[in-house]
Amino acid sequence: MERYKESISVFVPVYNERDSVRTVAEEISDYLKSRFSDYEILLITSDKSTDGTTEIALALEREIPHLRVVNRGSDWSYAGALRTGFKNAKKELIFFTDGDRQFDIHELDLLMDAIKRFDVVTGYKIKRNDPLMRIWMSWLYNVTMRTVFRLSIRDINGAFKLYRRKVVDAVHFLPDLTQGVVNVEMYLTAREHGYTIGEVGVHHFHRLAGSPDSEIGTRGKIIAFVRPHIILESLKDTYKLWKKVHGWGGGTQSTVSKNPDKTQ
Ligand SMILES: Nc1nc2c(ncn2[C@@H]2O[C@H](COP(=O)(O)OP(=O)(O)O)[C@@H](O)[C@H]2O)c(=O)[nH]1
Ligand SMILES: [Mg+2]
Repeated sequence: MERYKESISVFVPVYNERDSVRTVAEEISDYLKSRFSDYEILLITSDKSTDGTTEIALALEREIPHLRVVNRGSDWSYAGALRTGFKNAKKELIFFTDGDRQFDIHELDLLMDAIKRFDVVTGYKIKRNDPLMRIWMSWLYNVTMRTVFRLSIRDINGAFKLYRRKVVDAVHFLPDLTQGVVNVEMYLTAREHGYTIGEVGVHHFHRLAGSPDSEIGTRGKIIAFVRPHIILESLKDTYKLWKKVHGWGGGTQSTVSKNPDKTQ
């Protein structure tokens, strides 16, 4: 089994993931221990969690070596959680995934192989295991983003992404994006700096516990309604990013230290 020479930061945003957070943290820790000699695990929590997720994360911080919690206080946005992860990561390689067990950390080996040839390697879901309505919405989102930003990425918001530090350091994050559109900001920055992007197929599993923050009501095989607020926020984010890309007032706004995402 190959042991990797580079150091790695793995961060996971967790909001109301009481039944998954411990298993996710332990699986990531066991995997990293077996492959890396220099690594850190960051759990990005929010005071908005109502099911005890943050308390469990703090207990895990005492139990699991190299794991620390970065709490975002009352701020509550998926994009904010990702920015906090990127800004608090200290290692050469930076990887993030979700905290609901819909991905298998062992498939990071596939991305580690590809990172030898690219500066960014992102996993695309070979088969998305979510209700049909989410699959349609995601298809529409990907087609829209590819068209608006002339991107040729298969799974833009797929939460299984590995970056070299130089790519993350090059991003001047817009401070107020709230949704997955922040992933587009990362791809565009990488492209702008001539960094190379590779994609690798990974498996995606049904969510076993909890419910996605982005959905209302119970989900079925087909039915899953995305909150109108999330759709509106994604449209606003797209417009803000478009303005930034076209130098319309957006520009490079965020500066690292003044941003609430950098909590420590
Ligand atoms: N810290 C933090 N984590 C979040 C937030 N929203 C979602 N997450 C986490 O981000 C991951 C993806 O969210 P999920 O609802 O599963 O999205 P989906 O897979 O696209 O349906 C999960 O691990 C969530 O717990 C947030 O506002 N703050
Ligand atoms: Mg999920």
